[in-house]
Amino acid sequence: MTGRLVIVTNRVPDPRERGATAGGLAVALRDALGTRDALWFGWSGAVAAETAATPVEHQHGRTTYATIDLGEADHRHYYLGFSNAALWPVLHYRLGVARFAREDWFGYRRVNAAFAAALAPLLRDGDTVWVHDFHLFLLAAELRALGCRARIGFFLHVPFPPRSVFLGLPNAQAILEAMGAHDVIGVQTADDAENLRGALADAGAPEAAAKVAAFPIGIDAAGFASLAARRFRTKEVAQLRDSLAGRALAIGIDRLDYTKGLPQRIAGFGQLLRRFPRHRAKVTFLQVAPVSRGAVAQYRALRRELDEMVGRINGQYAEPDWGPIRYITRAVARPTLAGYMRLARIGLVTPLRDGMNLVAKEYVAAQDPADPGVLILSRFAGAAQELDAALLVNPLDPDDIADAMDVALAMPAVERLARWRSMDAAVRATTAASWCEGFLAALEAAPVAEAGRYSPRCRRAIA
Ligand code: GDG
Repeated sequence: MTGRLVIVTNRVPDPRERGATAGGLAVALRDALGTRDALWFGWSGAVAAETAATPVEHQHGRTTYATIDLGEADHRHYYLGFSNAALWPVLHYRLGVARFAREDWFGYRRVNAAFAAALAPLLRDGDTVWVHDFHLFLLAAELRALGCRARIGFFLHVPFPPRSVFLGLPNAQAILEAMGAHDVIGVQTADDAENLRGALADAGAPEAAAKVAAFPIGIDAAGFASLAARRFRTKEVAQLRDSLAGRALAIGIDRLDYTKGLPQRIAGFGQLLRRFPRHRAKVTFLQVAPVSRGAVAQYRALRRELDEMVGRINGQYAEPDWGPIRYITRAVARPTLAGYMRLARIGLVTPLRDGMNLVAKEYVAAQDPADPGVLILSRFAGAAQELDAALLVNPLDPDDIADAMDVALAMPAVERLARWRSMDAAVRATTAASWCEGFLAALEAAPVAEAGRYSPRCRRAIA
């Protein structure tokens, strides 16, 4: 690539804030940015009276960060509304949780257009644009409408559901038509690719369907492994280990989100204690679930539900010297989490649906090769395609989770090692860097846009 890499995401992380940033996308891109000249454009995270027309820029290493504030109404309709209350649940197969309002769609349109208008003047000849995730489905079509000729790639971090589910989204047709403005459309798994191709073909956009391919995302496995090994020897991890008093640790780490299967997981742990009394006072479950999107009603309701479930199970099974569940709703620093993961005999990763799930890969990378723990993984996480040596469970079924925990707690060292070796090889085979390079190579190889090629259908989509 000769020109710059231009990354566009809804939210641009502040490069000066290290440590406790939660969120898979930010983590993967930071690992993947490497040493090329880059521009990273998106929302600053601040809400102002009006959406800013001109970005604020600052330089950090070889990356220029250009951000705009969102206006209050745009934040409400584009971000809280269409992105988080409509698209997020629909893409995770949860039509029943979705809330639709036409003002939200208008806000979504407005912000995608505002992003394009603020970004277009910053683009230079030879730049390659890489747009990320469901907040920005319309951005490329808007950029094309402004005359942008750059190669534009799109990557969807979350799942893409079967088209019959996606068509439950008002304005699904417009979104699918606008997808044709990209040169490459990346998704996490072969299933997502098949679903998206089907939806695009059905929407009368077969040329867009031909641009869809799966690029499973990875982590910096070697880096995370050495971080975990180093942090394992620190005071924080020693404190956690001492507090366990020889009991096994099961760990869960997720943004507090209704797609992550937290109530079912906690119920699963409750079933373990109920059905297998031999594990009582022998295992402690630590769930780290930093609050995210706390302004969205469904997220507040989930938090209340979890508070109550944890209280009930702890009340029922606690002993004076043992509490079954430790539950933290604050973010914990990433290096500390790496050390905790290495200490845990069980990694519980049971989302109801997940594009990939980086925690599953981090848990594997963090293990001690001489004494690895057991990963219990949802069949419905993209990561299950690669990590099939995990104990795969139906995340909707608490008893299945309990059975897997029982198996994990009794698993002989040779079996733990054999399963872990196979998973570790998979985690090291696809890294954040190789994912990034693979996507960009495909984008580079895509045919260059011809004049007017994108116009008719995309214009209609955003008209
Ligand atoms: C989206 C897709 C896809 C979590 N709690 C803390 C913390 N984390 C870190 C984890 C991990 C990241 O956040 C979460 O990544 P996931 O992949 O599990 O999930 P999403 O945030 O939903 O990410 C997902 C991903 O994008 C990438 O494409 O895999 O399917 O939904 O790195 O370790 N980090 C810190 N403190 C916490 O408390 N520091």
